[in-house]
Amino acid sequence: MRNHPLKPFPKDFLWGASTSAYQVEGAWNEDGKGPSVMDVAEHPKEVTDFKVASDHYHRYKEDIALFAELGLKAYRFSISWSRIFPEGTGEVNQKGIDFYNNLINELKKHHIEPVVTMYHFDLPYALQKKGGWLNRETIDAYENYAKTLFENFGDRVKYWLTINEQNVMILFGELLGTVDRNAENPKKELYQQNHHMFVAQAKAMILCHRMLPDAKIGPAPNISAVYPISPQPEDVLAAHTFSSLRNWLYLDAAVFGRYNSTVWSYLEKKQAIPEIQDGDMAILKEAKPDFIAFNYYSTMTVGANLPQKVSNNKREDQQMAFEEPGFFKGHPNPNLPKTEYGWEIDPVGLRTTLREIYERYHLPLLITENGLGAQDRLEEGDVVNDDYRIDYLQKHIEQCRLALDDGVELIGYCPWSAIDLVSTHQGISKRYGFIYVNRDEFDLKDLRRIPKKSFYWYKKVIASNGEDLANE
Ligand code: BGP
Repeated sequence: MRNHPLKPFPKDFLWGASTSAYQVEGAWNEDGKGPSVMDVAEHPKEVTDFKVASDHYHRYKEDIALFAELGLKAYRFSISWSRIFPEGTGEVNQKGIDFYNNLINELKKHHIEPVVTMYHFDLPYALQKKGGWLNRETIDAYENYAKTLFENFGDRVKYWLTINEQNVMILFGELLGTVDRNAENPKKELYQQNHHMFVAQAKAMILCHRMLPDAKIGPAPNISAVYPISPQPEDVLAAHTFSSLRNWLYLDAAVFGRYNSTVWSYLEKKQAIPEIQDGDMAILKEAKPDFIAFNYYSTMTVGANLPQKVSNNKREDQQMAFEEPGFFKGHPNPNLPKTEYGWEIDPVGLRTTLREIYERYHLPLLITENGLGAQDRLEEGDVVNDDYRIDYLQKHIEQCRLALDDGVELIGYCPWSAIDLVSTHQGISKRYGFIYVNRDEFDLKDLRRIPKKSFYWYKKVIASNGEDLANE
């Protein structure tokens, strides 16, 4: 039995919500925007592409008015690199700067704190054609892009996120198309890309602190606790290896400026040690994040794996399904329910994850994604009864509060997503938003905005600073 009242959410807690540029904006080739890798990526024919998305580019004022009605204290969105630099570098596209200036001003007008992701999967295609992250020049392009963002928006943006889910881009590079499957050793290429991203991120953090002494900047990987499938020591060891590879590699590099030793030894075995140039590690060491942002959807359960043929796991089978002969293999967790898309639901795992990150790095934490994808149904009278989403978020917020009570310094919670948007792989029918966007995969209808039941529920949660989580 608890013998003390739970600590409350801090007064200035950042109750927020998230989106990303290519998934919400549309206007993929308007006002001088160059294509990004997401615009040219191949789509399964049953789902829509990102060309119109939620048409936020043209409707941002209406959307922000709704975010204000919802009571958001923070809005986490990303800037499209190729809207600012159509070629990735070189000439700035003033209309791109204007769009984000307007967006940020509109947020400020409504007292919503902008939390800006500088790069969320959508590398300018012009850079990809020159080798993407495999090419060291992309580091300079990113640093130059960061400088442009700080110069133009730094007077109003206090929270910056360097790279969204770098770990997912590396772990699933073959699925996300960032690496050539036919390369001689795709792993070596991926970890070379990864190293370049580490250097780029570190340079951006250093620059941010030089240019904007009052701003805060941090990484934004996808982090989750990893459970062993059994107490068998080999399974526990496999879970540890997997967690180093999935989680700690990224945060050790960002916070301590060093490579995780377990991962380094794994890379040696895989002949995938990246080329590190003189000075790179000094840059990593000099860079210090002010906080850690992370996305959390579920945990992973892992066991030992004997050398055998790898099955081709798809991300949608199990959000982080993964296997590596001789190292580890992902398993379903029989204790957890699943969403209709097969993603396991583990609110308690969020508390464990929060504790693990905080104990390891002692930095303030910001949850930048957490949510449930479902095929919502628009009912008569413009009603969306998404009680399943309310249930998911309610349970996760409860665990945030318990983590705060455990002593974790959690500064905000930004569920995915503020408004319906196009899922990275599964189209617009897989909805996450508090606001319904009236369109289907291929029929744009009127794109009208309709607050869902979860909208009114979250509004009450925010207004009560997390005290009232009831769904009535
Ligand atoms: C995260 C990404 C988001 C978003 C989310 C939901 O990995 O950062 O961009 O896509 O997952 O995933 P999905 O769209 O595949 O359902």
